[in-house]
Amino acid sequence: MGDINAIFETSRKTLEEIEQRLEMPRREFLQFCATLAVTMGLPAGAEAAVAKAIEAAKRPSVIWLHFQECTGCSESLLRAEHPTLEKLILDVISLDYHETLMAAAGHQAEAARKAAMKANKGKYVLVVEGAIPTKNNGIYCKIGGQTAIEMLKECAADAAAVIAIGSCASWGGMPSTISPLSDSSPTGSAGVAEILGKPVVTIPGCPPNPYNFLAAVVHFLTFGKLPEVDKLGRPKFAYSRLIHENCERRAHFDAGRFAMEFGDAGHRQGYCLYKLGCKGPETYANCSALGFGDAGENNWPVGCGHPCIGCSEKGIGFQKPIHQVAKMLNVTPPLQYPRIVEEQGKAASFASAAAVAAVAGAAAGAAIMLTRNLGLSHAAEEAERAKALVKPEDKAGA
Ligand code: FSX
Ligand code: SF4
Ligand code: F3S
Repeated sequence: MGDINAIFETSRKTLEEIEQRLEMPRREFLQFCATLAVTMGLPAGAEAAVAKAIEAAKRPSVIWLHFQECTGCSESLLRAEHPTLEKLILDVISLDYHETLMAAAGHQAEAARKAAMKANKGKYVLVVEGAIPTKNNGIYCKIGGQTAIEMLKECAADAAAVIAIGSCASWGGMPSTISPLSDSSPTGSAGVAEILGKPVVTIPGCPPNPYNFLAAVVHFLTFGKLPEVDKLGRPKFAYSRLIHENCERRAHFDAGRFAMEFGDAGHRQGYCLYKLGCKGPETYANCSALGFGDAGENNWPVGCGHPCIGCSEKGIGFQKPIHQVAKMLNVTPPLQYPRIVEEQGKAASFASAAAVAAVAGAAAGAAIMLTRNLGLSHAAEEAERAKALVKPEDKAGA
């Protein structure tokens, strides 16, 4: 990382140069560096190190491949609400090959890829967007006469680092969906690591949050290596917490207040979406903390009123039915949840809850109480709903 004092001396001259280069006020640039530093979980003051790295580093050559996908990853990066994000990405990296952005086409495009690979041998960053079809020798995705498998292996051979962006490239994502009538996806879609036979950094999400990608690249620039990852290759700074842990509706979950169907009173009041199938309790990502598109803290699936479908979690997104309730991981709820509608005389006492917990063991007891409470809350709400459906004339005659 170099001399720490030197790193933290981001001089006025440097900032003025950046201001000109990025056509961005220096205050805005430093705010941006602070956001990236926070995303990476770096300590206070580290934005200066990030600023220094962005200012000083030679832009790494990036070769960006597209396979089976919708280009949503690129769209989310480059069409972000915040104009500086796109500017910064294109300033921080030298995007030498990107099929949907480059002006070249056909043989010219392939020549540009080969030239960039040759000129930056062993130093370029390979970014892969999209899954790789494996059925029938990979014929379902071909570019310039090569299958996706061939092109990926060729480009990865001399790359300094490989980043799989999006759920498709991370583990197959949407194209890897298996219908109940089959035992594999239509084209046998796989992720990058599976094809290369070695771990790669993955930034899953459909699409992933652009800050997570940019933070991983800037980490590479600042520290000379990619960030620490979990067993699925995901940077720990972004994927070590369950969405449920930082969800703005968590207080409703803890209080037993759930939306029971789209558009009902609970849904309109912003209650927890667990019973509509929210996968936040079994999905690791920072969506609930970071939001999308710099458009305010509610700008993420749950914030917009739809359950999280677990798009960033292998085995959950595009695998589990969207409205199937999530499995609770890391359950550490309070032993006694108040219910949204408390039926008189039916509430379990705190003492009885504690007794269950003591007999079953604290964790298991907590899980029992959670499950029991979800069921009771559901039953109570159903009873309330049935009451509300009773016609006024029935009531009058009663
Ligand atoms: Fe699309 Fe990317 Fe989803 Fe996949 O994002 S947003 S289908 S993860 O590869 O383009
Ligand atoms: Fe938020 Fe979903 Fe957890 Fe409810 S279940 S608190 S909506 S993440
Ligand atoms: Fe995807 Fe869930 Fe985040 S659906 S975008 S992982 S909130």
